[in-house]
Amino acid sequence: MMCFQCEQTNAGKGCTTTGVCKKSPQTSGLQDLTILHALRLCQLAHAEGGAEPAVRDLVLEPLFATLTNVNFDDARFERYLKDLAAQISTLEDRLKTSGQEVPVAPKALPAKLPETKQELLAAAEPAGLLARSGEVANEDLFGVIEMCAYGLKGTCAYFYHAEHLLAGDAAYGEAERTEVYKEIFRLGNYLAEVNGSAAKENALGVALGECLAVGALNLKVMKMLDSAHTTLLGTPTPVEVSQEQPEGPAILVSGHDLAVLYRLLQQAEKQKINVYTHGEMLPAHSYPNLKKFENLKGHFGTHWGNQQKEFRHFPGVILMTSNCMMPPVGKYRDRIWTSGPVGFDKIPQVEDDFSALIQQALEFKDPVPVPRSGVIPHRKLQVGFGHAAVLGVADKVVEAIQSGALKHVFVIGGCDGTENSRSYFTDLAADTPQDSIILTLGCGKFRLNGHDHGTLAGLPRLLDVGQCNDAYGAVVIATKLAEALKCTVHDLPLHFAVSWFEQKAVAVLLTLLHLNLKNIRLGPALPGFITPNVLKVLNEKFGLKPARLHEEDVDLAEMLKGE
Ligand code: FS2
Ligand code: SF4
Repeated sequence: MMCFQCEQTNAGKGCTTTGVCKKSPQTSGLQDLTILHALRLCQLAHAEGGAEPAVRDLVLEPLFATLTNVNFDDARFERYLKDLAAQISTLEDRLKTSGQEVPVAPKALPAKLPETKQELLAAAEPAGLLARSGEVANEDLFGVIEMCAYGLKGTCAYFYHAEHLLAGDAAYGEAERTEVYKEIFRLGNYLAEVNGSAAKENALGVALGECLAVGALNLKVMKMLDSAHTTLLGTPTPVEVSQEQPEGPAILVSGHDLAVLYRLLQQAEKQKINVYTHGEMLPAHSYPNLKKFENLKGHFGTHWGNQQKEFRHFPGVILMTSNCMMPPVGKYRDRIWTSGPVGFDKIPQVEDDFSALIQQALEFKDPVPVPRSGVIPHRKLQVGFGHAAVLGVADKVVEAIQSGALKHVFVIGGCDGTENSRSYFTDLAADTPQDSIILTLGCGKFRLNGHDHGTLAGLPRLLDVGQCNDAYGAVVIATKLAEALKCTVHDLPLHFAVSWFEQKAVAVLLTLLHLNLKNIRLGPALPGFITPNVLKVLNEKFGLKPARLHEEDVDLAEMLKGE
């Protein structure tokens, strides 16, 4: 196997045996083959020019499932492959019958999907990174093509969330939805064609252009997700969330899927089950239509990377709704469930009917009380400073900028991970001057939100904008502030430090580059798929730079000078 799609990839270069995430070579192979089939389906859908419902979820969910720490279940990928192959054959037949040209399939795609797992794994080899990298002219180009694929996967994950909220036409209409699917299929077609084909003239420029197209698409998708969230769940408002000792019967919900949380709260309410949030679910408490459930209690634990330490102390049942799931260990293994694209071998899957999970929560008795001090923080966390809340006090913020009380706006956030080097983001935030505010988002906020950053212009200096997809909110805040100040976003004293981990973060980074936002610090480690030559290009064009670990003071001094 070979995989370098995430930040924790082995030695910064690639996982070649078992992944650092514990993905097995078999799962990795099945994921490679799944991605190739999903791209083939995009290619055919693009050739047809439509965006029919049968194809839509068959592209979104399997691609989402191949993100880091989402699905480790081989049986699920075998099922996705069967469904994808069947739909591919339907579309190929339809194109032939209608006299349209059937596009040439990527070289690595098997003519017929093999039956057995052994044969599938053999067929997966040409779809893997090692085989495909040999087909592309050079490693710079190969890395950029992979960046485009990872960004597209991240975008599909966000779009999966938007689509599964079922928020109706008030969130976004069919025309907008179709436009997004068509662009996903177009980009998938590009990736299917470019994989294994000889490099064309200006291939690197084209690949970088398609990366920015992914960024543009992701911006659109994050806006639609934002709209779906607020249509179904109301507009987030600031609220203080407590991390208290959970009381049973209880369910802990982790991941990003607020639709799953909403449906679970409805069903668990009748049984008086207490529901707690974990990780990226923290912003749930700021949505009126989630907050109204009396059984939505506090937040438990911190970010995904601590789950193996934290979940064992939760006195109840756990539900994973998206990334990031780590292999369940020890005493919580028999009380964790997955939903949607998430999966793990022998862990039960639940979709719209949560009765079995609720039953387990009702029956669960914490057999061994565990000392809780030192493992689970007990703090008050302020959330809910989405674009509506911040822009609700825009006059105060604008006044503070005009009077010189507010001189800088930092965006520090993104993903969290397990490496100590991520303290870069904590230290950077702690060192920011008092005449600045910090917008944070994503699970990276857990590096910052345990600290008191004080207040400015009547607002906390640290404003939690929401989940990683709420990077859209940060963009809206910046755009509206620029409008109020009669300047452009590029004229604002706006500084970005992005902590990345998985492919949704790649999508968000591409969005920031698409918006031509300059001088972003990226860390803690740079992606293994960005070669020194490509970094040079991105640095020249966008000022993108690696975070200087343990020298955040040097970065901060440069940022304050607008560099
Ligand atoms: Fe965090 Fe993991 Fe949010 Fe990423 S919970 S690193 O998938 O999407 O951010
Ligand atoms: Fe390695 Fe990340 Fe790939 Fe897992 S997802 S195998 S940790 S690069």
